[in-house]
Amino acid sequence: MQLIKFTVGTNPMPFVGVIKDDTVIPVGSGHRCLTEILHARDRVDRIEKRIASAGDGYAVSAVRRLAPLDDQEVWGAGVTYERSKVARELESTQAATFYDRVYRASRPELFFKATPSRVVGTGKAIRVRRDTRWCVPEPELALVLSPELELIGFTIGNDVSARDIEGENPLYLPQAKVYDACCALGPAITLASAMPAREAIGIRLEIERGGAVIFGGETSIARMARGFDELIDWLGRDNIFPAGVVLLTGTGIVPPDDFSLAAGDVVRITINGIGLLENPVIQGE
Ligand code: DO4
Ligand code: MG
Repeated sequence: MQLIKFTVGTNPMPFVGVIKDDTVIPVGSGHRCLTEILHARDRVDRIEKRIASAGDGYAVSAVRRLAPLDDQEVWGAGVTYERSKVARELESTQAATFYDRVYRASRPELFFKATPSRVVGTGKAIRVRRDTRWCVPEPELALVLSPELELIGFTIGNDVSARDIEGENPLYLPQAKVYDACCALGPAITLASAMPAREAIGIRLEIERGGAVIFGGETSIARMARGFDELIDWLGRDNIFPAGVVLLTGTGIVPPDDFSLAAGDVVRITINGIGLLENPVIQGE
């Protein structure tokens, strides 16, 4: 089962809907509509009852998708794939050994990534900071967690990051990672029960510039060095998330070192079982 948050026509009210073939069946509305359904223990029964009493629904093409979150914070895990460890070692002149150590340590790298206002949904622009010359998309599987840290579902995340800023000094990490439109989430939440097995989840990244694909890469969750439960356990240590939380699980795809995102690019991330997250890129607007 897949849920989306959306608006329709000129009505600014957000709805939550279930996708059935090419139709979206609305199953709730309001600014906390997603949370209200996701956090119910009997969420699937509730959704099925609402589907049974709903009308015809909307064509998928007629709705505008929003990022699938309400008040949730977004956190990130870093250096969970060897490819990320190697990229970080290369970009960092003075702190390269930190990355090898964190890749092997019991305690993972976890960082605060975004408040909901800094997150965009599919179709909306992600941002390259004005003061970076080396910015990349980071395509990541995102875990959608309840306040009790139950793994409710999955979505796609883009942890847009300034590699020159994080590479200059690890203390600059929050500036490399957290700013307006620094994160994209979407296009839908796939409930955990409907997701393919971990070993079968593939991630694909494609970057388009001037109508041509200038970078394509792929990886598999099987290459992730840490388990979901392990990351969730560390995230929950002396931390409570009354609104639930979204956790990005790290990138395993890094474009070549001479590549930087530019205004006008389009970033496409596909994860099987979830769909396609597509965002144009802006800078300085
Ligand atoms: O400290 C670097 C963060 C790395 C990261 O975001 C990732 O591996 O996805
Ligand atoms: Mg990342």
